[in-house]
Amino acid sequence: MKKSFATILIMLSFALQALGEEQVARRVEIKVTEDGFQPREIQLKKGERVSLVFTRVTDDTCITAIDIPAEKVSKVELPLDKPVSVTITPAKEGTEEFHCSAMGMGDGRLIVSR
Ligand SMILES: [Cu+2]
Repeated sequence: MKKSFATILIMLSFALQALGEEQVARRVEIKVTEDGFQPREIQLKKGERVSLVFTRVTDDTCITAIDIPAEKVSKVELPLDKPVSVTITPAKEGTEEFHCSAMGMGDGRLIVSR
């Protein structure tokens, strides 16, 4: 009985920790317009948790779903005018691309530095 109570406490502390990390994620807004991603380039820090919030504001684009291959994010649907959040923690310095799922278009770049 005592043991299971301790287990619950440990699980609870992990849950709270996860919640705390969720809250500290930096938020970056990215719009999908007729001209593609705006902004197209985003500066990130290695190891920094960040929520990329994509909002597609036009039907005049092929970017209705996105991929970020380096983060194993694929086919995230972007319904019109609905913000969609993708939370990542870049592990390596360098450039990570993001683009439309259908054709690899849009030429978005996450520039990850130290
Ligand atoms: Cu496309």
